[in-house]
Amino acid sequence: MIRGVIFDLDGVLVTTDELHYQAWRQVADREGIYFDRTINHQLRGVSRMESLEIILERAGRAYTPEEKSALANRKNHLYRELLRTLTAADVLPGVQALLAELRRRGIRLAVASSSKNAPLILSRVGLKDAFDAVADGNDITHSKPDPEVFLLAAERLGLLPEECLVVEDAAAGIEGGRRAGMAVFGIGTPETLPKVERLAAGLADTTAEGLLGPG
Ligand code: B16
Ligand code: MG
Repeated sequence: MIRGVIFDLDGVLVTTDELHYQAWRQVADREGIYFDRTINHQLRGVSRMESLEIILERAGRAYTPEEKSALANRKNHLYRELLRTLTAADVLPGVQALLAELRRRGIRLAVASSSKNAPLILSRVGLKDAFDAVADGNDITHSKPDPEVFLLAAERLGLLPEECLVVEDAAAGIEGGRRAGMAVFGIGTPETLPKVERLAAGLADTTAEGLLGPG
């Protein structure tokens, strides 16, 4: 029986993926590296340094560890500047109603995000106190698709993995949730999340019953 729902942050609760895109785009443009929204989609749920490695696959030369670290820092600086524009209006449609419905059913709620900026994002959009537990990029050594962040979120909820459902928009997160031994629910389409049976386009397109099943 599902007793806790563990939500991904970027792309499920808030619309930060466009801000990641804009920040990476500025970094890639300055380096003369091709980057577009399709490549950006591959960065969903993936850590900052792993995202940079994906972007550098199209670079015409090798980068030293120091250069990589400087590029990642520059991206994070640009991204954090963009995060200053976030408000409660950036919480995706359906989130508040669904969280309230799940709470009414006694379901425990958590966030599991690869982002080291998750605390800043949650506080900017007014969701800081909406969850019983948060596990994020600051707490883990292996990011999605590793199950670590989901297992930590479940532990912080005081629940077993099999009592948790993961809601994710990224293939890396779906894989991480499954490897954690949890049920998964995808936010996206059969094109963006192939092989995910239970899917909705957004949280506004489902209900607590849709997530948990009848009961
Ligand atoms: P940061 P999530 C992930 O968050 C993003 O989807 C991914 O694009 C980003 O690279 C990663 O966080 C790290 O973010 O640079 O802020 O530490 O989807 O797991 O909530
Ligand atoms: Mg995501």
